[in-house]
Amino acid sequence: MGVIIYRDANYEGPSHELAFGVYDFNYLSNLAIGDNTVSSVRVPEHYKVELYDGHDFTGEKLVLTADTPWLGDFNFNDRTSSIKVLDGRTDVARGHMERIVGRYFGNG
Ligand SMILES: [Ca+2]
Repeated sequence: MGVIIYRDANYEGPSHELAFGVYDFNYLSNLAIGDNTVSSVRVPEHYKVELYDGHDFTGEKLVLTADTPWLGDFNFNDRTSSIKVLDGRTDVARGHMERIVGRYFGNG
C-alpha cells in the first residue's frame, strides 16, 4: 500500500493512491482529486510525503510522516500542487513546514 491523498478532511471524498515517486502539477491536475484540493493524507509507516504549494516542487513544503486527517492544522488545506512520496526511514519531524529557497511559482 502507498500514500493516499483525499480531497476532503478525515479521509473522505475522492482519493488517489500514490506509490514511491514524484508527482508534479500536471499529474495532479489530471486526477479526479485535482490541483489545490488535498485536505487529508494517509501515510503508511516508513513513508515520508512532501506536499508542495507550487508547481514542480516549489513554494512552501509540508512534510508528513504520519496520517494527517486535516491539513488545515498546518495551514496547508487546498494548497497542494505537487507531491513527493519518499522512503521515510530518516529522522523527520511530523508536520513541519519549510520554505524552498529559489524559484517560486506561487499559484495561490
Ligand atoms: Ca498550490
